[in-house]
Amino acid sequence: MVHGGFPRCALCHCVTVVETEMVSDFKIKSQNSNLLALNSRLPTIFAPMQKVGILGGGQLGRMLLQAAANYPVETFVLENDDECPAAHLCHHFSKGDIKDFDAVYEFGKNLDAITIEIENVNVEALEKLEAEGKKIFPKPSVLKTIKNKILQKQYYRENEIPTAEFVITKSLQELDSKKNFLPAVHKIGEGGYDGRGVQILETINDLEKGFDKPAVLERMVKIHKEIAQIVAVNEKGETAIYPPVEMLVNPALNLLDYQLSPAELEKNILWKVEAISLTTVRNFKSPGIFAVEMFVEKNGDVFVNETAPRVHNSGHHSIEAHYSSQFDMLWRIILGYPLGNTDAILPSIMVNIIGADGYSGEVRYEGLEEVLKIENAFVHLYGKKQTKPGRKMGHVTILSSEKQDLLHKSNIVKRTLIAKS
Ligand code: AIR
Repeated sequence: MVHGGFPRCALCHCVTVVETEMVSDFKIKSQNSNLLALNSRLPTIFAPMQKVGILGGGQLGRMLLQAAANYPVETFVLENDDECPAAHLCHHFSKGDIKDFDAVYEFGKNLDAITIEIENVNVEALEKLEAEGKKIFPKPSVLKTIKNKILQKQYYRENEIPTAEFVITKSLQELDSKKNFLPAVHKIGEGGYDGRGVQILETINDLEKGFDKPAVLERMVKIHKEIAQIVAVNEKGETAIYPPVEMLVNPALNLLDYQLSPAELEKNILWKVEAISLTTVRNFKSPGIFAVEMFVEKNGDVFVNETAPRVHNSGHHSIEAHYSSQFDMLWRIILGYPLGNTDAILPSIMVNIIGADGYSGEVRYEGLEEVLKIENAFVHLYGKKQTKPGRKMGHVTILSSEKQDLLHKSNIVKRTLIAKS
């Protein structure tokens, strides 16, 4: 594992003596217990610089770091690829495997707090770090439950949270004996994300497409709407919820196509959704940001699909469309500041820019100038060097009080801004 050099300015990436002096000055201050006591009484004036690490360096880490620039925090990123989207925005980059015990433990042992931007990390190392007094957002126990789809579904069952009926399969052979459960969705227990590790099994002819590993076989829900709600929990257990968003999925890629905020839901369904997402998250008993993905059936029944214990694609619009974004909110939680305002400034639509079919290699963006001309359209390109079909390369958020305007502009964006090679 190679540790990065001097602290860098997170905005212009310069290595400055002033920055270095500031950091060591903060170190001296935080070693002084009198000052620390004073700091805890006057947090906004004498807030000590905290060292916070992020496991994973993709687009979620990148946007989290953009928000970090507003707070007294020294940021660290652990990721295998030193050209990853977050590498150039943190103060310290460490090259290493987030799934490796030693890499995660070494990375975390000198930090104050650690968070994740992808679930597939070494939880045992986080448990050891937690036992040694490091703050982990979310708690490793929650991560353990959520990162394994089998444990996650069992958690919903145990906590009486409505979720689609399911059985567990350990191998393809076992899957073969569950023919009467079709049509169903087969989800691999560990390691899948962004549509990977999920297979729709309509008929017995599809059974061979299933996973020969421990997995969940979930009865297909007749989806009327697919929604998601971001819930923030601080260390005192206080919560704040963002309005639920409505997702439209590209069925071919099993990826989010565009997302409308707020979701159009009748009042009684909205209340049900809020109650379910709050119950889901509160029972984890962990601070952090959580995204609860749910299905709404035509008859008004609501089922939890899955929960992510981190900042999430369904909260990207909050950067421009809400007073406090999901990324801003996570820093407030980690650094112990008051929760932010989750109200929307305006309704919005978010379009994912995903790698176009048939193109793999160094990315080039077609239509960028045209999209940048659209009023109230905010472009985010993630800085990934390589594109491939289906890869999340960026997103665009559009704000407007008129739904027709949102739909119209989002279609232009989808047609115009293309990630090719
Ligand atoms: N991510 C994490 N879980 C789900 C998603 N989409 C984000 C994280 C991660 C990145 O996707 O930011 O680091 C990985 O993207 P890619 O394209 O390199 O596979």
